[in-house]
Amino acid sequence: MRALVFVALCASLAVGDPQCDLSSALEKFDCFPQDSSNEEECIERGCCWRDTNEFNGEPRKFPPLSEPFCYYPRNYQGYKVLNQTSTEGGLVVYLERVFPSLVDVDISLIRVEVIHQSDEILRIRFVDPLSRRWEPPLPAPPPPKENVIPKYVVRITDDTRLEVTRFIEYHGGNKLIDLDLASLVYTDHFLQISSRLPSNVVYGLGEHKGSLRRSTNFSRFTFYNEDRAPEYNARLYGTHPFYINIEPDGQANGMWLLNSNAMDIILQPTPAITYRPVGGILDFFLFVGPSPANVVEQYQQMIGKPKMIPYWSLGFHLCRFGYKGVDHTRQILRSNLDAGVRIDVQWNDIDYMEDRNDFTLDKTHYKDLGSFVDELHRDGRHYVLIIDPAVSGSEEPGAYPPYDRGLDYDVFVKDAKGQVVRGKVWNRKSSVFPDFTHPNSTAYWTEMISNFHEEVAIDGAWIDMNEPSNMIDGHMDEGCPSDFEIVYTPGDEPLKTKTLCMSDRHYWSEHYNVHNMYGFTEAIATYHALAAARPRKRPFIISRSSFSGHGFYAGHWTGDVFSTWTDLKDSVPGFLEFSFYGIPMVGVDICGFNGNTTVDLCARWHALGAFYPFSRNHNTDDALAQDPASLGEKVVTVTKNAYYWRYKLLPHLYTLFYRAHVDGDTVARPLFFEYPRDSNTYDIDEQFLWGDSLMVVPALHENQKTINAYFPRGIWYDLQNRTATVDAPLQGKYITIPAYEDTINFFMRGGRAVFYQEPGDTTTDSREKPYGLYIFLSHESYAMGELYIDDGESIDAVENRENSLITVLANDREILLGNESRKPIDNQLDRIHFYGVTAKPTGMTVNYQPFTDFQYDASRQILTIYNMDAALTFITITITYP
Ligand SMILES: *[C@@H]1O[C@H](CO)[C@@H](O)[C@H](O)[C@H]1NC(C)=O
Ligand SMILES: *[C@@H]1O[C@H](CO)[C@@H](O)[C@H](O)[C@H]1NC(C)=O
Ligand SMILES: *[C@@H]1O[C@H](CO)[C@@H](O)[C@H](O)[C@H]1NC(C)=O
Ligand SMILES: *[C@@H]1O[C@H](CO)[C@@H](O)[C@H](O)[C@H]1NC(C)=O
Ligand SMILES: *[C@@H]1O[C@H](CO)[C@@H](O)[C@H](O)[C@H]1NC(C)=O
Ligand SMILES: CC(=O)N[C@H]1CO[C@H](CO)[C@@H](O)[C@@H]1O
Repeated sequence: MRALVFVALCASLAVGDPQCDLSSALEKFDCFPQDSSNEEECIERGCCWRDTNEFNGEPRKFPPLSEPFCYYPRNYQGYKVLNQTSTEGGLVVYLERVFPSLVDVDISLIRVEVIHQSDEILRIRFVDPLSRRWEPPLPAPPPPKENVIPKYVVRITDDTRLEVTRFIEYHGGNKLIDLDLASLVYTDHFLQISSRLPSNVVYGLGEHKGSLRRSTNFSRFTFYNEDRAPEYNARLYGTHPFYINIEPDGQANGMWLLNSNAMDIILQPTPAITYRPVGGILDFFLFVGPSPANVVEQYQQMIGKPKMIPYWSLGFHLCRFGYKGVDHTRQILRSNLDAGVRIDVQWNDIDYMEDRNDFTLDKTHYKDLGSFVDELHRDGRHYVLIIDPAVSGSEEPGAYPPYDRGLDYDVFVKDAKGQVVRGKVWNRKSSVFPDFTHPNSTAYWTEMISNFHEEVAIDGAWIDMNEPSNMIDGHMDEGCPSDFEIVYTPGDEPLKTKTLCMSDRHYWSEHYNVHNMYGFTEAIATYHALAAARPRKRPFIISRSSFSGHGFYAGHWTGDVFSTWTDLKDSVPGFLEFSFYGIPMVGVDICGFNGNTTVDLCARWHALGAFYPFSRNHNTDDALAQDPASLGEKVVTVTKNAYYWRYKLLPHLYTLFYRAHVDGDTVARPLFFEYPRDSNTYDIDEQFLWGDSLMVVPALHENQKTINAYFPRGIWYDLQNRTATVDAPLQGKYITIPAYEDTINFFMRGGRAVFYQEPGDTTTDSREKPYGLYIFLSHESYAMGELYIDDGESIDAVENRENSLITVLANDREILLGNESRKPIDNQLDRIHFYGVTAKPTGMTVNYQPFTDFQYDASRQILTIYNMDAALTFITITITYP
């Protein structure tokens, strides 16, 4: 297939050739992505070789995280456009290979399908018209809309680029992408394509540890799910090849690559992005925003919006690896409750299992787990435990149904010869891996979880080790067959590392193609299994591994982070990036998982952790106990203070989850989401927001006494100290605030109204209390907000409209509550705290009746209305001033 005839034509390209003389090093795109590039082979590829004197002629080693050595010349033409045809819903372009890539055997004809998915979404697929290639069946984007009026313009330029710009009439014509078709590489096991970006302000491309804003300094992001403690520039548990880009004028766009193969993505300072998947097809979705929130919502139109979570899952969760039995678990729970720490959910790690086998109970120490869970339920608490995907493959026949039934259902992953694959996870001798792409896997998993649920009435599942993780590379005894062709290794570490073999067979395809979807497909099976075991109740699932579309079924925690100050700081971007991927239920192990925490670190971490959407303290078995009571008074005090506010504001947090479910909104979000035209917000990842109304400003550094906090434009109220703290009427500003030892700083945004309930011991108790309302007036003397209410656990409360939505609109003279109550609300509205009222009222009516039970605090400018005892439907309050 190699068209050697062309090699001779271009073999003369080298340094000094004007086609190689690019205006800037930033214009160089890598023509030799594999290991050991060298001048001779580079020139054979028709590319330019950088002067090697500085490297003594040594072959360059992978990874190429710098200016490329071998780069495409200006006039490079690997593929040319054969023809292009406009269609009803877009454009079809045929590309023909005219000069070989020499990376591997090129696919000579490529069809590019440009599909107008909707007014704001453009899909671009690069397929082999002659042979069907692997494409992940899930997530399954909906079919294109009809009668699309695109807000973007697509064209193929004379220099063989596919360029997409904003439609000029509406959005100023910014160029969004610029895919270089001439330098496209398309072979069976390696694809590469580059596009320029409008700016170097890029977010997403997770799961990766590091700053929220991604470096474009020849940074490499590897997408290959792997069980490893989070490190910089390394593979991690999840795959989300989706970015958000902020253009120079503050508009936002984003792009998602639907591809499940391992891949590297390179960001370079051009600014530009290069994709390198090792299989499948290139299937891009471009989202035109124009706000960051719009981009994320448009992405979720393609992958699905998250299902509702149960209300109790917003409480505090306590867990650790290493509880010695039911009694020990109960004793730690009790000591924290006695210390005044609010806990809603108790968890257990693999300690509960007999021989670390799923769906069994340790006969000595955990035999009473079922009655412990019943006890938790009686107290209004809930219980979750860990389930690993791999089950033991070495028990006596008839002794261990998870293995026997798996064989009956024929659901285990097989090798290329059709034998069940045996690896080694936590089980004593060997482990076998359910194939969650198999049509029987849901029935199998449902049987396992339902049977176990009869013994222990779990309320949710924690699914771990699902990258899938294996403690050996490949199979027991023989490793992996060596004949599987690998052209390029993303992340430069063998793909079989601590997982299965690339040639192993799943129902959908070989492991090579579906590896990144293992946790995602397990989450889907677990969702159906829990829905069957707990009829009509919402499944609650927290998973370590994830893939695009995961948030539809499950949440995530960020895995085995370290108990260090660095990991405390990195926890903010670490959980925040999952908001971009439609996974709002996310948290980080509070106080860190690996290593011993300290009192100071754990105190700061608990203060912050009170504001993680998913809030759980968990750690490893070889470190000291780190639940608040075990660490003593300082940690207990901070925890009590910070969680007082979390619990109090849960009606608001729950409302944000409702908005995520119906609208694809984010729950926790970075500042730039609300202020995309304020470039000061672009690099801020030590502060974040809940929705659009609450800003969290944690202390994240050792011995920190003050925080240099950024306050975007507006008024910000300090709810804890009940003062109007910051007034930034025209533009945002930095202000130094104290880093209190006993709590965390958070601020409420002027212009918003937020409902609360006084916290009880558990969310179950809190939900019985009356509601209160905080109103925070803006400079324009205005505020708005809403409250979503349902029973907190019915699987279809939203779809069946078994719910209520209360809206509030206020100015300094009038407060109006409405409206969409579909169900009677038992709890009354009791109190309103009205911030930013600048004059003392003389009188008030509630629902047109005079009302006198109010007080005005002139120094704080707060009006408090007491004992309203009002039904939460329509309420009209008028306020009069002298
Ligand atoms: C474009 O070229 C391809 C490949 O040769 C061919 O199959 C297709 O019919 C052509 N389309 C048009 C409109 O000529
Ligand atoms: C980019 O990386 C190079 C090499 O590591 C380094 O010398 C340079 O300072 C970096 N530039 C930026 C802007 O970080
Ligand atoms: C599914 O399981 C049944 C037994 O329950 C088995 O007969 C059937 O072959 C399995 N289906 C597949 C596709 O393996
Ligand atoms: C934690 O501290 C204990 C007691 O000092 C020590 O035995 C243990 O090795 C430490 N664990 C780690 C992971 O450092
Ligand atoms: C109540 O509903 C009406 C009709 O739908 C609407 O016009 C009004 O704005 C709503 N009031 C509030 C406070 O939301
Ligand atoms: C000025 C003031 O009232 N500061 C208080 C704000 O709240 C924190 C936490 O409760 C206190 O420690 C400060 O003294």
